[in-house]
Amino acid sequence: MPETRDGLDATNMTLAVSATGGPPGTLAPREDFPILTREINGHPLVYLDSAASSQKPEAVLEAMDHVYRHSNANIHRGVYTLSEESTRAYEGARRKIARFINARSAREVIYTRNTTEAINLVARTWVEANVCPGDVILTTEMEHHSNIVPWQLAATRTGARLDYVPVTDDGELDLAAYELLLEAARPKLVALTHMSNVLGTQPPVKAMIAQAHAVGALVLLDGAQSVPHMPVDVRELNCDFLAFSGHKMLGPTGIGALWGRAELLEAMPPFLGGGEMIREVHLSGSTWNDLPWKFEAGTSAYVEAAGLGAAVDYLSALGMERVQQHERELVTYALDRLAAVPELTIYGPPAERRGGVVSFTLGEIHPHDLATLLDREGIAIRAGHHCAQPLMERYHLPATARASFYVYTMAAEIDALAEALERAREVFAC
Ligand code: 7TS
Repeated sequence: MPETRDGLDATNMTLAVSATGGPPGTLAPREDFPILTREINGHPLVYLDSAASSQKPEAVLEAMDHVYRHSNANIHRGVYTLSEESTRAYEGARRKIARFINARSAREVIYTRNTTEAINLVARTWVEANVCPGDVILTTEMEHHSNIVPWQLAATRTGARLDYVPVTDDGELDLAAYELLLEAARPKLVALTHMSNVLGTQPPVKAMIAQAHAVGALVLLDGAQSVPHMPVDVRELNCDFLAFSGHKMLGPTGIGALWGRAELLEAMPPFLGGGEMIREVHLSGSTWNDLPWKFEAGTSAYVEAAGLGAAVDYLSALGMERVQQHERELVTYALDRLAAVPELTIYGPPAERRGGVVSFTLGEIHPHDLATLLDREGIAIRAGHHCAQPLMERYHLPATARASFYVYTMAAEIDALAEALERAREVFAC
């Protein structure tokens, strides 16, 4: 039986029934996700914070458990069976990730801890080799801090200038300003979000990448919110770097990836120094390993890599187009349903240009108070600046509340959110 909220019948929901056999309104079977059976404060958990981190299916937990129980040994080092099995799991997962984003080769996929580390890798190494004083790096006002701060640090180190593409009042990138900035500043690199974690905005990145290339700039895409939620094809997009995190795409924490064009990665100096990333070490100096290991110093998160490989398998079986469609339906439903809550303000673009993220405020209630009150009913939403302070400043908002969806989200959970928000209004009106 599908999980339902008190008084809510999952069979009566307005969303399409999953063709995978999951309960109505979800794409993935909820029973695949053990945590979703939890009760919080006496209520069934309604988890609406997948943009921060997703829940994990059994298949991912089992993949990691299997490595620890059956083949655990450090990778690449041993010529014995266990080490070879661990290495196979690690490198096999890399090939799955490469296929998932349509990379030309698994050599182009560098394991990192997360999106943040992937962006820092480029901001250190590519910048070090290519950016001179007076050069311009272009990012946007819509970015997560992890696509701003590494560039601020890089600009300080190199004497480069950091420019920002402004956002419009409607929560989209100002594309006219982007064009002017490209022409006037001729940036070396554009660092751009593929989807805003606050507004859900999905900028027209393919066209923006072509425009950047036309003035000689490379483009790094922050795929933290896109790779988990829509088909992402690096060859079709024609980007130069793509950063993403495992934990937001059904995988474990501690593992993410940087994809980069092989010729760019080849030419970049290493990031961290240590074991694994070297070919030879002498007291007089060292030489570097081949791609992708040149950028993977020290013992890697090989168990987590196996988990991420299983997450990629799981998402691929669902089909990323269907994942995207499911979230589009949910967000369309949510925008409609939440608009009916009095005094509720929703930020960001219409459903056709956003992913499964809805940021809102409710009257004068502080989003933290709202999130605390909702938790009493078992509903987990995010509140705060969502690591996007410049964006919040742009809209003069100290904080917003945010609900975000994924493959296991049901429309009934959006109903539950809306009803809890209506009750919250009454509590705070007293
Ligand atoms: N970029 C975007 C667009 C993000 O949403 C996040 C994390 C990151 C980068 C950083 O990812 P990490 O895995 O390296 O931490 N976003 C959020 C969020 O919205 N709430 O918590 C983390």
